[in-house]
Amino acid sequence: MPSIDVCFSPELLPLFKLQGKIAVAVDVLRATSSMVTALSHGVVHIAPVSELTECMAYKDQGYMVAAERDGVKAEGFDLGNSPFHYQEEGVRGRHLAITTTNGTQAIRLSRPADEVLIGAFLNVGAVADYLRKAGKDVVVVCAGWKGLFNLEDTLFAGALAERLEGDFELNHDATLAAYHLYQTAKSDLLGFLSKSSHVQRLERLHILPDIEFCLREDVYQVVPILQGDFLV
Ligand code: 3SL
Repeated sequence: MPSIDVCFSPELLPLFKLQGKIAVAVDVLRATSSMVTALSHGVVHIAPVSELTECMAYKDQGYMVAAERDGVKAEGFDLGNSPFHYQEEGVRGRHLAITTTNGTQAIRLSRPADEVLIGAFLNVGAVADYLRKAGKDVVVVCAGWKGLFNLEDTLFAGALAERLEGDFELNHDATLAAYHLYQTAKSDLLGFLSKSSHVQRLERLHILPDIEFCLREDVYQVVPILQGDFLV
C-alpha cells in the first residue's frame, strides 16, 4: 500500500526523498488556495516564481503579474494573493505569473518529486481522488511561514490523510500528528485557528473573508499539476 508523509516546513525537505513520489505543495493561507481558485475560474496557466523581478518580467509577455510579501500586494503588480482577486471575470483566458512569501518557494522546492500537485482545502477531495488513482507514495509539502511550522497547512495534511485512510498507510509520525490534529479541529477550523500566527497576521490586514473562504472544503474539482515551469 502506498504511504502519505508530511513535511511540516520546506526547511525539513532535505530530509525527505521526493524522487519516485508525488509532492502535494500546500499553502492554505493563501497562495495555493488562490492558485486553485484562479485555475478554476479560467486562468490558462500559472507560472509560480520565487523573485519579484522574475515575476514582473512576465508582464512583457502579456501575463497578469501577482505578488505578495508579508501578506500585502507588492507595489506595481496587477494582483495580490486574495482568492477573491481570481474570481473576477477578467482573469478568464489570461496567463498568470505569481510570487508569494512562502507558497511559491514550497512549490519550487518540491520539483524533485515525480509530480507536483497543488493542494488546498478548496480542492482536497479532488486531490485525494487523483492520488488514489495514481497509487504512489505521497509527501505533503507544507509551506509554513519563513521556514517555520504552521497549523493551517498541517491541518490540510490531516484532512488529506483522512480522505486517503484505508487506501494509504498513515504510519509516519508526522502524518499521524496531522491526522489527529485535524480530528480535533475539523468541526470548527476557523475557531481552532483563531490564535494561530498567520490567521492573526491576516486579521490585522482585515481580510477575514479570505481566511473563511480558504478554509472551505471541496469548493473546486481542479487539481493543478506542475508541467515544466507552469501549473495547469
Ligand atoms: O506566504 C505565502 O505564500 C502567502 O500565501 C502568504 S499570505 O497569505 O498572502 O499572507
